[in-house]
Amino acid sequence: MGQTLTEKILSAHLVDGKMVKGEEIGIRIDQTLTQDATGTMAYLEFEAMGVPRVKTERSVAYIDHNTLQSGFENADDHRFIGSVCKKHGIYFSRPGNGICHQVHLERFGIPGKTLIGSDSHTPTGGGIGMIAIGAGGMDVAVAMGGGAYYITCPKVVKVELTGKLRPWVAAKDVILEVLKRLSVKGGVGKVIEYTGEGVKTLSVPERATITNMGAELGATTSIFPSDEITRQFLKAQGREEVYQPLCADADAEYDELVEINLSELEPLVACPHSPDNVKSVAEIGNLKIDQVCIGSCTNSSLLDMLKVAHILKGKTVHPDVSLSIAPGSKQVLNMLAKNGALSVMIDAGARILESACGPCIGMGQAPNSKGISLRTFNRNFEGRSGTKDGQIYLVSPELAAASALTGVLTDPRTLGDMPDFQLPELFEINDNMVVPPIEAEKMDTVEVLRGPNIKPFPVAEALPEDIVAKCSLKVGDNITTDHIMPAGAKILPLRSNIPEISKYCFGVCDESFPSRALDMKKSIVVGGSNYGQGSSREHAALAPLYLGVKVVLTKSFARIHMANLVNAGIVPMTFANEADYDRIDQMDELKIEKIGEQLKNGDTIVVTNTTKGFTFEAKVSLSERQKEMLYAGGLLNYTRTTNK
Ligand code: MIC
Ligand code: SF4
Repeated sequence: MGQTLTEKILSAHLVDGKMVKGEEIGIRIDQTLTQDATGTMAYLEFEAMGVPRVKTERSVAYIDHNTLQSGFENADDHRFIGSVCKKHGIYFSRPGNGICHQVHLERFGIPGKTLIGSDSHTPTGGGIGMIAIGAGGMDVAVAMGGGAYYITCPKVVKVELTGKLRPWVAAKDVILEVLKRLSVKGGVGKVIEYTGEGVKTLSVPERATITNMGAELGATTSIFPSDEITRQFLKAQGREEVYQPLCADADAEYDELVEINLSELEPLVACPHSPDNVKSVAEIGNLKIDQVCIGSCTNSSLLDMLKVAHILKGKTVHPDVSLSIAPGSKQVLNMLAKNGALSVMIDAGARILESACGPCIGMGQAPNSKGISLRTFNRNFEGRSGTKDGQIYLVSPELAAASALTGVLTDPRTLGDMPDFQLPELFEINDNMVVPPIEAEKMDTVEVLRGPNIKPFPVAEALPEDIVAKCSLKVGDNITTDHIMPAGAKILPLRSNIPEISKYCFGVCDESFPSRALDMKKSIVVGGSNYGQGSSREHAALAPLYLGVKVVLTKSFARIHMANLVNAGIVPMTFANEADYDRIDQMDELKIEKIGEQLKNGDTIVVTNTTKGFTFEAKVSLSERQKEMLYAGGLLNYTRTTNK
């Protein structure tokens, strides 16, 4: 039997376990990336491991999230990361160089290689045929130290693309269609592999839009084959030598099949507050808008920006609308400047932002109260924009630009003929904003520069014999990491200071949680299904750890967050019978006796609700390796004790 592309790359990198779906496998990691909001923690963890130089083929640290410097904190973190990079063999992409995923695709990604990144949209690299996976910072630190990265051997979903997108229908509409069909939990435990004749009609940036937002499916990653179009893209980036053709075998067997005829798609919109709440423009009807934001790692390529400039040319942004545009990288911004498209945007009244995440992570451009904002981004979770009652709609750049001119949600197909937008034969190549590391012999001369905001991270204690603790918080389904550990301009500067950032933990759900949990000293959080969806931020595990959370008990977990909990030494449990969720109230006391012994004997854990006087069963679906981590008190303790 032939292999899928996913199986080919994973098996070529297998260092632990067997390629049996559902079982844990360890893979060798060729490349890593970090960004600044998760990077400080990842590099503190890397330092704690005591490895002098990264052992990967290429590790890159990007500064793209915390670029609003309203105090010393972010600038100090940037300086810290820069100095760690210099010392330990890591390339440092300076602020201004662009969004990690966009720059990595342009300058460093290589077909057939493995990449993990401390950011959930790392699967963008799947656009050039990489297995690129989002992970917690600690996992990235271990990979930089040469350790394997562990995942559940995934099922592979075949998305068969036929036909060709009609004018003004975009790659964004393809992934919104997939989200509409599969939902935000439809991809858990799966890799989404794109195949079929339709693949040949999509450029690399379009493919990358699709793999990027595959993160919103909860998928392990998404991947496109590496073909002639990939070769041309790499050639235009001056990197043709890293190209290799890669695709699935003709007789490869997949676990699921999704068929999409590109010719039948229409412009789509993800409505508040979930990326899978997808409707067509016609279904939504008349919608007056206040704001349009174009950019983010999903839609900030040169191709996207050229389309936007074409639509804006000679027009003026509607008087009731604020339009911001953040080109994804210095390369994109510079090319727009040189070919005149930037001037077209400025002329139309666009507010040009630096090449960074910006509004996508609430770093500025929060909409007005109840403001309706169309964004080309990938997440529209409640409050993420910085305005609690902001209404965020996710759309393609074409739809965003058309609507910015009319002031209402506008189908871009009303724009008339669409020119044939082409990628350049040669991109503008200048890596002067990427600082290479110092030679190994000179590394001792580099001083790591730590600002006063960088505080030691909490490390869990070994698993106690019994856990008797109250439920400090009970939340519902689809809790995102933006609920657990909100971001935004005010809170993000505290990413390297866990005691401080913990004060905002679960702020969106219940502002009294941090002080209550601290008072309780140890506690249990109870949640619904798909708990922890969204980002890779390990702060969503480290803050609860600092606040004394020992167990998180839910109906189900999102992949990266569950791994982050284990890494932090917090026990992730699921209800054996989901109906038991309704029988627990906040402040109930739960008792788990001899938890270590129970874990050793299997996956079932007996829990007693001593407040209500009943016993129920929970599941801990973890590998032996992960259980060992819990006994030790998290990944760092485990690595120290086992030297793995
Ligand atoms: C996000 O889009 O939510 C982020 C900000 O990029 C996060 C990482 C973080 O919280 O720093 C992600 O996607 O992993
Ligand atoms: Fe940055 Fe937004 Fe992409 Fe996250 S989703 S990496 S915040 S642009």
